[in-house]
Amino acid sequence: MLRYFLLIFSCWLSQSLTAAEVCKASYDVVPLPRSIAVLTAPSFMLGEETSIVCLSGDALQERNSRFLQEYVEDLTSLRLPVRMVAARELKKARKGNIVLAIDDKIKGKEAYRINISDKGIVISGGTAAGVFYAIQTLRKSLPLAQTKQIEMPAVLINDEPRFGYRGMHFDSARHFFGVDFVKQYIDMMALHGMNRFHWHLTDDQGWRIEIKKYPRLAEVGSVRQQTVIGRNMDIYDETPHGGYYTQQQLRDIVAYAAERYITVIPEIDMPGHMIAALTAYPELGCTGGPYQVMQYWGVFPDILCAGQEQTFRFVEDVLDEVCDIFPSTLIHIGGDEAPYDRWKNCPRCQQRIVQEGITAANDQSAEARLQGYFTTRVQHYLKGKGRRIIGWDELLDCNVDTTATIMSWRGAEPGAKAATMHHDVIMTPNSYMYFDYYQSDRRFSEPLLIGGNVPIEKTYSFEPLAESLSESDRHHIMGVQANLWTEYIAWPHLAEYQVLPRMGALAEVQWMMPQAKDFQSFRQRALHMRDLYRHHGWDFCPFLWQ
Ligand code: TNX
Repeated sequence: MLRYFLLIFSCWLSQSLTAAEVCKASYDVVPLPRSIAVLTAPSFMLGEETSIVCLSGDALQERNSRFLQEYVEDLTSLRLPVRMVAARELKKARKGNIVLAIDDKIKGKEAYRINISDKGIVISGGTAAGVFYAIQTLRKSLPLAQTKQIEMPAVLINDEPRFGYRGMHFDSARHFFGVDFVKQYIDMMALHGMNRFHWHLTDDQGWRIEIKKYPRLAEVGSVRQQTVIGRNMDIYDETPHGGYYTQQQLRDIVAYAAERYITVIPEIDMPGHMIAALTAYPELGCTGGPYQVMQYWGVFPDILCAGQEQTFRFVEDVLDEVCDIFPSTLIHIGGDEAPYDRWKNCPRCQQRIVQEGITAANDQSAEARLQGYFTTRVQHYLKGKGRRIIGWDELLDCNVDTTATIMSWRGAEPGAKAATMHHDVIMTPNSYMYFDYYQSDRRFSEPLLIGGNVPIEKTYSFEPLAESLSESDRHHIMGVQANLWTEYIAWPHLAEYQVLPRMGALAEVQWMMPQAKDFQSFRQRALHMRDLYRHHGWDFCPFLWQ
């Protein structure tokens, strides 16, 4: 009886809300657009009579229209029809509708304009990507309400991102996450205006990408027999952990990301962090093994042997398939945390050093320069395929040429140094951008994590362009990224909790001009993001508002 009563009551409640409420949009979104000019014209009333209109025959705009349709329907209960019209009708279609247009006068590749008056809404971008970002802004400005009418105050918004590379990284190697979650992560990125998904696919604890020529990588390298509990406490869960993405799944994810204007940058970490691969093909290591897919975390001495030709054949074969799947110009080849213990004692590596005339120089050991040789060979190979390498800042310590993009992770200093050397740089300093770290010093109220402390204010405060950099060096700082390593993050909800709402803070670093940033304003505006996270069922960390 009580249940019946509750049902009637909730139906009445939702109906009365629908009938009475006119909800109002707010353009105070995250990231905040560059210019928001409120107009004196009356508001536009978005309702059941509104259509989304775009040029017929323009497949990209049709897709954009479908995204907008889907977002509006998801947030409200309005399903706006999409109408495709001829060029001459597009201008006239503005009245009462939302028109999507390409405007050549808008110069930035990702820039857009939103013009709203009582007559209608015109969204224009220099490219379809710009229109997509406008749609994200519009989506975030809508109220979350089951309503049939939304008041859109008259406004002129002009916007453009500060950086061309706006990334999030995700480590699927330490813990495997299924295709659905990877797509959700891409959706989360799209909501925050990001455009590069750096995907860490291989590591000591698991190889996650199917390579047809080396089937054992997936068969053997993707499974570890058990996982350490706590912080390498030498107690194990006695449960195998595995999983890999088939090439078909990867292609599907690449396409899914591309529809959202996100490029997937795959990372195959080499020559270190390779024990999963060595377990499958022990002949590629200096000692020949046997090896075991690692069951605990850290930096390990076994790395690829740089003295044998078969190692390079292996790397090239793997990269052939990687390039086939991922169209990204940048291919991440890792390069971090490669100890040289094995190379020092490996006759083949030592012979290679002699043969190639490699010598220690500039504080770099012969082995460090051997990593330089290794990386340069891979770099040339990829260059032949029209690709360029990106790697961790350790590459600066082993003499690679400046066509390598450097990802600055041990703070921002290596990035600044790389820029003065004329490398392109992505800033991802662990002190600001490691989302696997704690979010406060109240560790007792957080799950067990790797360590560190990156409160959201800290992330928000990051300025990628060091004052010491000259104007021309500054042009080498291509963008900013945050990283989610997953040694201690085994479930989607914890991954969400770690990145939200820090992703919002990152988005403002990536998108906004520094003088426009304001943490207190962000904190307020992020409240609506919180509602959106909730709406999607994504976990988030509440500390920002406590
Ligand atoms: C360092 S960042 C690593 C990763 C770990 C991470 C944990 C980098 C290039 N290497 O292998 O997962 O720290 O925070």
